[in-house]
Amino acid sequence: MLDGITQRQPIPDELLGPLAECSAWRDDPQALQQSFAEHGYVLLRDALDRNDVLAARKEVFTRLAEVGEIVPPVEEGIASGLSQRQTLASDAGMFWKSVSEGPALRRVTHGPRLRELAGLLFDAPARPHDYLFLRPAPVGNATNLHVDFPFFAGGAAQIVTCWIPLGEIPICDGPLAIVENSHQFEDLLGPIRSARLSADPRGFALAQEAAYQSGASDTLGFLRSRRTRLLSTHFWQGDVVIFGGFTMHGSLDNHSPLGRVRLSVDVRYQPAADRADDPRFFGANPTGAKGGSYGEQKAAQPLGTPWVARQ
Ligand SMILES: O=C(O)CCC(=O)C(=O)O
Repeated sequence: MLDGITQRQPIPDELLGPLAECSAWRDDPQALQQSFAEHGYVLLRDALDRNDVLAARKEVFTRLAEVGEIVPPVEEGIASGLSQRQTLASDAGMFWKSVSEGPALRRVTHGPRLRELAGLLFDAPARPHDYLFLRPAPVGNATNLHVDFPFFAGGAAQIVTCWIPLGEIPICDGPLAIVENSHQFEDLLGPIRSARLSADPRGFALAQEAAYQSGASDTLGFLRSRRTRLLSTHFWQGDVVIFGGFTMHGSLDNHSPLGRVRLSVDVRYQPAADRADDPRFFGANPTGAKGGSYGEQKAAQPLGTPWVARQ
């Protein structure tokens, strides 16, 4: 059902599948928790206010249009292939922070709806990181497979990542992809469970290695060796995927024939009772995983920058 899919290399049909939809959650929080435990994620259709999501899309693409990267009408998200970001916004990190803190975007990522959904999964009140990843992914972009826990857990015992498509994202535009049953790969998860991202670069390298495993460099080999599949779907505004800190994920390649930029945002939630004092993720000026704040994100670089340089 998913034709012509690539993640740097073509993924054969037998290694692809659809993400499971969790439909019963509205009336039955237990069904939500059971689906999360079974799959390592939940895909909730039409869970967020569509108008809010589209307002966030417009807000972000308007900022990118102001630096010449998106052509009007901005809602379409078509890349110009050009950029004046470096001349018009000389501090890349400050520019990206201001886009990432836009009020319409934050209404979606930090609004009551998402907090409620994360809380249902924890079965306890939830709170979001202040730091988030806004991802305008141009044609050619893909995110390597990895798990989030070592990077983002900080002082929390548990985290979930909420991945939100900001607008429609067909398969050819390179949406989120999840490795089926990866939250049950106990032999791989053992070392990852104890790896936390420390401030020193060696610690970062070790946590990164632990988190990515071989899946980062060889998706096909990894899927085959684990006898598993890569799951994705056509996303719509209003959808959200919430996955656990030990669920392996990345994205498909964006090869939009329209030159459309895939726009999504991902934000981590944790139980509100857990420690929330890690300066990398909390506060008015979170420092980010490597200390570079919003400037260290791939998206802080101009949209036209070739993918390899945007790692
Ligand atoms: O959207 C993507 O390309 C990857 C998302 C991701 O890595 C995350 O949500 O943690």
